[in-house]
Amino acid sequence: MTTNGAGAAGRDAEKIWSALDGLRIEVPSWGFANTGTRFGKFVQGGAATTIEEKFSDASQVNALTGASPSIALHVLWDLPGGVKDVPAIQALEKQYGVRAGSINPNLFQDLDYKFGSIANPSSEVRGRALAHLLDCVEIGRELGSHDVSIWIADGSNYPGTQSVRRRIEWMEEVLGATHAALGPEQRMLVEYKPFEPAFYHTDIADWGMALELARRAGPKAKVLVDTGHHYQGTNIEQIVAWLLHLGALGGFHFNDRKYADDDLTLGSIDPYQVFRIFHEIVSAKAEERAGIAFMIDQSHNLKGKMEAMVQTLVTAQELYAKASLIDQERLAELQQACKLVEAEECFRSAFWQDVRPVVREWRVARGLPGEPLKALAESGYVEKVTRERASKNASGVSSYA
Ligand code: PSV
Ligand code: MN
Repeated sequence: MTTNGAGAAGRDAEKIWSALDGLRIEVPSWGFANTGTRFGKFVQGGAATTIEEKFSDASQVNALTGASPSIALHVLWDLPGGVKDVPAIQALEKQYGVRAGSINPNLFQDLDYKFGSIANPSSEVRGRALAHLLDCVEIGRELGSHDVSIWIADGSNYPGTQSVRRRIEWMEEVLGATHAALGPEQRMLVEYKPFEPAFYHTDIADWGMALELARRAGPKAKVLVDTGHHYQGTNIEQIVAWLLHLGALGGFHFNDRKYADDDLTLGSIDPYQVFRIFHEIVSAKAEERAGIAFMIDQSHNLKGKMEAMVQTLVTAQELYAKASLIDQERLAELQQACKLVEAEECFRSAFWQDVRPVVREWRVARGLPGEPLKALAESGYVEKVTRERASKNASGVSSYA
């Protein structure tokens, strides 16, 4: 099947090619580094321990998939010197042909944040958190990076120990001040998560809280949906539909989950859910879709990091391709007429279609390997970096676990 093929097959191929040409997904720098659970850390010899190694890995993933030209940076881990490290990052951007993507503040690691960061009862600690956020805004501005992605680990473990109301006000103050510092091209994305590390109340626990905080901060603040940050059974695509409707969807952190924030590879548990989310995106108006930042937020403890990242991007491309095949006009007519079975079949048949041959053709036409995972294995990249990095990695476990 080629894009010039006749009939329905040719039209499908065209839809897929154009969807894939437009799909870009950012990879997280921390996804290439060693992490673990709080029970055990199975260090991988080939994991990246320096920012240069992370850029090298990201560039390899992009070369294999053609879909990930930028890397999300975590400020304390990747720019420990803050804004002073910007020239080093710019040099790596040039060297590896990968752009610095979203800037991720670290408001959970410092011992001062034991009782919170931007919602800490201490104005001094909140001031420190704000200073860090402002550094992140400056780093983003200097790097020409679009988004500062804010995930707040704040919360409490026991009822009655904190004032939820006061903490809302404190967050509003800090997020408002951060918004005020954003440059004209910058945005701030507010992420939510129901629990962990806090186990009684989390200060930004769901999309409603994130949306309201973003709205109060200002027009450049949007909501970030991390697919792993929902309770069992939450209808994530409905949240996505609402955020699109409100012009408030800033972006995604993709991963999959079975129980909680499991960091599993996208679509490994529920590919149909990813398809349903992508349907909301492809059926949105062009202007609603324009600003959505697609990112991965996964940190693999058991799978090879490079393999997992490539697998994730390939899965995203295939599921996005499937969603692009839904006959939107026909679906709208069937929905309007309440033809339930026909509408469902129109929707589902795109999911069941095997898009892999067309996706493969698209890859080859774009000068990419037809089978990225196989190409990764054949390239010997993982073995090569494992040899080079092994000695350094013996104790190189990131503090993020
Ligand atoms: C922790 O849950 C987390 O995975 C959040 O999703 C953030 O986006 C990420 O860490 C980076 O700070
Ligand atoms: Mn996330």
